[in-house]
Amino acid sequence: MSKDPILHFINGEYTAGTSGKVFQNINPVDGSVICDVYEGLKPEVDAAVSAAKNALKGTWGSMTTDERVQILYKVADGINARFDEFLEAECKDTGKPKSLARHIDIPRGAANFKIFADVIKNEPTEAFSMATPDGKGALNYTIRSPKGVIAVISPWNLPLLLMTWKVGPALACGNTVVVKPSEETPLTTSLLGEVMNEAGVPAGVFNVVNGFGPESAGAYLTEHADVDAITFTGETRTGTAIMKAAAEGMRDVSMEMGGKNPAIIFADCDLDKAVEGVMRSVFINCGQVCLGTERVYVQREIFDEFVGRLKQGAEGLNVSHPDDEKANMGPLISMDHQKKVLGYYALAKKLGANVITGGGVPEKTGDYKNGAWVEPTIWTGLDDDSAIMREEIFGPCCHISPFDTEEEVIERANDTVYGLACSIWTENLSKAHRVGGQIDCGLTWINSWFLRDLRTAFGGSKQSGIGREGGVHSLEFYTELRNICVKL
Ligand code: NAD
Ligand code: 6OD
Repeated sequence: MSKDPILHFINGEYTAGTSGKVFQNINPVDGSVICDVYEGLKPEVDAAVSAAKNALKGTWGSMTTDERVQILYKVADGINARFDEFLEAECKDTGKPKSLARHIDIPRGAANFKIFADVIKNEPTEAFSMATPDGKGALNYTIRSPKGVIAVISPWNLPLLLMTWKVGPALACGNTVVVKPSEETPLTTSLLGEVMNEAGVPAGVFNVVNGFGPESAGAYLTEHADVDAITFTGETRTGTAIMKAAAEGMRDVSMEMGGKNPAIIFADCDLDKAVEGVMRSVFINCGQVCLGTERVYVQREIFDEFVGRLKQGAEGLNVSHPDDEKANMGPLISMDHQKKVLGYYALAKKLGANVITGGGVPEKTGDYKNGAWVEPTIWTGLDDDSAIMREEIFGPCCHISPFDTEEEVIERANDTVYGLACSIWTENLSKAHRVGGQIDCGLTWINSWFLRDLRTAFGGSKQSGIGREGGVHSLEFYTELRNICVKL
């Protein structure tokens, strides 16, 4: 991969902008510098928003839905045609195993354009024939129009997947976008600009400004008066700041934020499947998945056996670099995040947790010593009100607690400010439905985890988010409904 600096992508062209500021993009595997990245400030954001506004009224806005759909199919094909480049870039930025990104991140990056192109082709509308006092009636119907210029603020954990999850539906609905990717992971978003041009997406429809949040591209973008709506994925604290910015001018927001997700394991589960599912939900992507499990509740009869099985699984994980096809886990995203996660590892010990496995940094040699590695970690023995059980850690770790009754575990699972996801493991389907319906979160998996049909509603309750995206639910956010009533 070239060491050229990463540029912004504005009005169909790559540009360094005028800020003259750069920051370093660091490889978390060994701490080496991947490349410099130009930081965007107000002038770059102004230029990107202005390009998006022009394209909204001009080129993109004057196309038919079918013309846009055909172009979005080409974007999906374009990502697939350059699959290995996207794979290389994503794994360099994040340190995640190629075996993982090959099956999840990159295919979903392409699918997000295809799926929402299909959804918009079948866009739901409504029309009612009304009675009127004169007997002649009226026809009352709704049409959808694009919301306008959409700001897309995305995180680093699944960079291409989560950015395209917003850009796909936004463009399908006829909007134009300005993306601010995470400062930790600018590579695949930058590459997508080339694909957009190759696919024939008109200049100004897709724009990218790199930079940070406060006093940088993120804040300038979300505060910009010509941004009509903001779609955000990231931490709850950041989402709170963005909502304050969105209040000015009454801009709509879609918020996908943090979680502290429970897994509930009943004694009548299929233990092999439960252990395999919980292993994945705790450790995949080095635990950096918003839907991941950090609180595990296991019915007392099988508690010791479950803890033993999960320990065995965690100790069998191959924590290795992205090119190792046998890697199960890579490093964390950055040294800062490593510091945060190791802080929780130290806190758990201080609070008196039993460290079942892990709790430190794995032994690495050579340059890898400088990477953001942490051990897969399991604790037991802490109270539900400890910080380990309350705060999102976003690392490869979980705490396992025993429970006795259904009522008790429902109450404990719901005792959190978050409400993103949960998984329930039982062979008793009545119980699964009964408990599933009582967990206060947006996504409940029964005997599975992260199994998704992209047409269904995705999002969280409480401090995990506002709104739902996915399938037609995305259309609700990315379009404005207009009610037209014609007196006959
Ligand atoms: P983050 O909130 O630190 O950053 C997300 C993005 O917001 C980045 O692009 C960042 O530069 C930008 N940003 C930061 N401050 C800003 C500001 N004041 N104004 C505008 N932009 C600003 O999140 P992260 O650390 O990149 O990602 C991890 C978090 O994301 C975790 O909490 C995780 O649970 C959450 N997440 C949620 C979902 C979901 O679907 N609910 C999905 C993935 C990640
Ligand atoms: O699968 C998705 O569409 C999605 N938004 C996943 C989010 C994962 C969080 O880290």
